[in-house]
Amino acid sequence: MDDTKTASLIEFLAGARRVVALTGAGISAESGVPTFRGKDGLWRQYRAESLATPEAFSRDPALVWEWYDWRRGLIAPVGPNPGHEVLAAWEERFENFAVITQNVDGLHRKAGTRNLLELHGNIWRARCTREGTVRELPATPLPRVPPLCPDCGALLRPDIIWFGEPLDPDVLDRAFALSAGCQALFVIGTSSVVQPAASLPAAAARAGARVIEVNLEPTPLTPYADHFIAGPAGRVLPSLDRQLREWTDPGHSSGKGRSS
Ligand code: BV8
Repeated sequence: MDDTKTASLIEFLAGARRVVALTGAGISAESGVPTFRGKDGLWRQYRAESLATPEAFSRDPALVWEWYDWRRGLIAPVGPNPGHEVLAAWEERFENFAVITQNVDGLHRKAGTRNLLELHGNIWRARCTREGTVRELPATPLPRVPPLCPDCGALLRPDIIWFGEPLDPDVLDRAFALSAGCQALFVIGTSSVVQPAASLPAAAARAGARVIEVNLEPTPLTPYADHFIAGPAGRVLPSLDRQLREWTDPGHSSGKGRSS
């Protein structure tokens, strides 16, 4: 993005009060978490879409749990990266700031983000297939695959939204309300193909918000974004944050009062 566009974006953000970030697997890539569609998205020969379905689970719950146990084993030792950390810090910078994530890895919460909507659930929680009770399931590797409900002995399933399953209507409503109510929506590290998450930027744009996309490469959203910033989120977000701080800190020579 050229300097003048960057400067106008920074000036705009400096005055913004309601800002939202929608994130995907790309923001966790620099923490070492495989993305879905990236070259490292495969497990054995299975594609995510073929394992993350209720059909796959009823066919072979042990296989699906092995896959989740593998992913949990990858996520457990890693931590948030500077991309997650800047978004956590932006809860202090902006009057209203929230993160809407498609990720189930829990790294936003680990970075300290409190205002968080997990659209697709969380890999560290499980749900009883008989009672529906949700519980934390921190142990990795899992002591038993598939894990059973300690209360009733029924099969546990990951507390995750699978393809073909509806999102939690309350979470989805709040995600659309946040998107339609913000002045700026960052769309970070997502291929913008999975619905209904991929429809949130359109809701924000319809309500007059600026849509700022951060990705290594263009996506189907790019032609509609007001700003496309090419680069790794773990570098782009700290750079934006630094420029914002330089703009808003009093006494910064070329800061406030710069005539547009
Ligand atoms: C539903 C949990 C209906 C699982 C997930 C309309 C049209 C077509 C299809 C549909 C439609 N409506 C619904 C569908 C079907 C489906 C869908 O959208 N399919 C897609 C494939 C077309 N949607 C559903 O099934 C949804 N449910 O519609 O229910 C219904 C309604 C009522 C009643 C009954 C049923 C449920 C969708 C949720 C599925 N669960 N995750 C798990 O994790 O195990 S989705 C999963 O895939 C992720 O959560 C995420 O959402 C998605 C992956 O996308 P990304 O996160 O973007 O990751 P990806 O790898 O694709 O891209 C990474 C990007 O990052 C890339 O662009 C890359 O360039 C970039 N990047 C990489 N490194 C970096 C980076 N960027 C910056 N910095 C870096 N360092």
